[in-house]
Amino acid sequence: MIREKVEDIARQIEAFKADTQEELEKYRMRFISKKSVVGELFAHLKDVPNSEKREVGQLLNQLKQQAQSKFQVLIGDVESKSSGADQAPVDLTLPPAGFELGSVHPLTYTRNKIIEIFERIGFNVADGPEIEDDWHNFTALNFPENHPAREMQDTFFIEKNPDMVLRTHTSGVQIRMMENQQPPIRSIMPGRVYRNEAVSARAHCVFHQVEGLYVNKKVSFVDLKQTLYHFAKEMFSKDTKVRYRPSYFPFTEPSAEIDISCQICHGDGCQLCKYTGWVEIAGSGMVDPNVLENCGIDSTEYTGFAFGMGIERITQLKFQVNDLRLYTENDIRFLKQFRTLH
Ligand code: 2NM
Repeated sequence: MIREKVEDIARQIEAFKADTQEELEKYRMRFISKKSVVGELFAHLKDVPNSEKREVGQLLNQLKQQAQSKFQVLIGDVESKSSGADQAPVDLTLPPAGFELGSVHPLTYTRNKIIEIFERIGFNVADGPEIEDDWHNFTALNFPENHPAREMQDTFFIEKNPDMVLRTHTSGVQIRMMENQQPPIRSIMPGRVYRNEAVSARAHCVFHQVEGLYVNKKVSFVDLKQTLYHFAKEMFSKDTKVRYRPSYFPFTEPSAEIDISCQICHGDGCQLCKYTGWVEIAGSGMVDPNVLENCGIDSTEYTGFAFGMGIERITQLKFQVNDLRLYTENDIRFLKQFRTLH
């Protein structure tokens, strides 16, 4: 009797089909669980005469094995059904979906463009550490001991060693260069810089600068003017106008701010240029003799000019980016607009 039952259940297991989780559960209840028909047969094993127990036991174990392995097959069936196997078969003749290429970040584009322009007129590219000591970030640059830029609210200090700061400009690279080699020096230094500011549309605690330095015999303000005039025309357009406004920096004397004609309204007046027709692109000046001497360069023999500009600012003027935060948020809708740059 029990043998016939085993055979009958074996046939049922064999024939069982499952397409859904519910059917799978039905199978489990019927053939796997303690209260299943298989489990019940095991309970009846004690009624089988001793002489047959061994053989029937083996039979039941086989049945249990069969139920288990069929269960694994059914699980596989249900999984492949729910993962789209019931949808239209794949058309293998279709061309594959293309891989989308990434694009150059607008700041990278601008930095490369700036480097390209200056390299063509004889500048080389240098870099240095983002964590600077006080000497290279401030003191060698002629910052007085109590200058406001040295304050906590403007500069990030390294907690364990207040002599070290996150560089607030890339000038430290120029100082190191002047310390380590005699003129002529003609270099630009692109890099990331830090200021202790709250992040907003117009300010960020991390941004990028390119600074430039030319030190040689008889370098004059005319060299400065012509170099940055050339840069403005190359970076923006041939009809861009350039003007120099007197300014002040601790490390240059005289100093000048460099403006170009507004790229949006071309001088007519708009929001970006605050109705002046001019927008600032850089600071510059003749390197203060104190700075040259601090670096071991004879200021009676050599003179130099230097300048600094924000890469975010140049990019904003070129592409009308009106919020600094866009550069670091990596919003694909922003980045995709620069797809054609390379
Ligand atoms: C600027 C503006 C003007 C500058 C000066 C020097 C150095 F090291 F030669 F003294 N490096 N960079 C400089 C001059 C930077 O950024 C707005």
